[in-house]
Amino acid sequence: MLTLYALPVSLYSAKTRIALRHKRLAWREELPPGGYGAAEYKRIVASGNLPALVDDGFIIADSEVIAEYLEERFPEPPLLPADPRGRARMRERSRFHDTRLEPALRVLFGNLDPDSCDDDLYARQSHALTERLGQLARIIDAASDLPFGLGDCGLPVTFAWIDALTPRLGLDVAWPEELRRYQTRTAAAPAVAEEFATYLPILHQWLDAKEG
Ligand SMILES: N[C@@H](CCC(=O)N[C@@H](CS)C(=O)NCC(=O)O)C(=O)O
Repeated sequence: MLTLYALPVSLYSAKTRIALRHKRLAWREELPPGGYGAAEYKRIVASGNLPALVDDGFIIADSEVIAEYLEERFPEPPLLPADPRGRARMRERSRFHDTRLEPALRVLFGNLDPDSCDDDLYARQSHALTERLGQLARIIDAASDLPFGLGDCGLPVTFAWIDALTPRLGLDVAWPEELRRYQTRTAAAPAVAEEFATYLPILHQWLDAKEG
């Protein structure tokens, strides 16, 4: 059976579980041995990255690498369209998530404690997220008819984080209407809905605990 090293609340762990669920695969989940950032875990996964996947002794890390491996190892149901342009659009969407949108959100993770409230940072990141969401709307619009796939695994999770943090931090993020429609559509995809049934309560409990 596949083993996933993951943390329940980790955004990229949720992205990977969505890919696994889409593939209708069974897996068992383990916390990183020794804990988050531990040397013990880095002896297994050199980069220390979460998530990592173990398939019969073969270990790989990084959600995107894992998703592409799953696609090649278990082709059905697919995470990538059959034609080269559709595949490229799906990858473009996914890479935009990992390298542009999520990093603009991640900047906030060090400042979730109400005691370290940083209004300038919240204003800067509201602006950065608004810009990235505008760009994403155009990227999605270029291929809005693609069936659910690789590029739709991480985005709903990051959207959920933005929505959860907006009232808590008083963010001012503008969402293009068509992106809200895309968000509703992907949240209804079975793999996302299944993951969100357990993930969203975990996310909110984690944030509640931060607020004390
Ligand atoms: N690009 C990576 C990002 C994953 C990521 O940032 N994971 C965090 C936890 S959510 C992590 O591994 N942090 C510990 C580290 O990098 O040592 C992926 O897609 O897997």
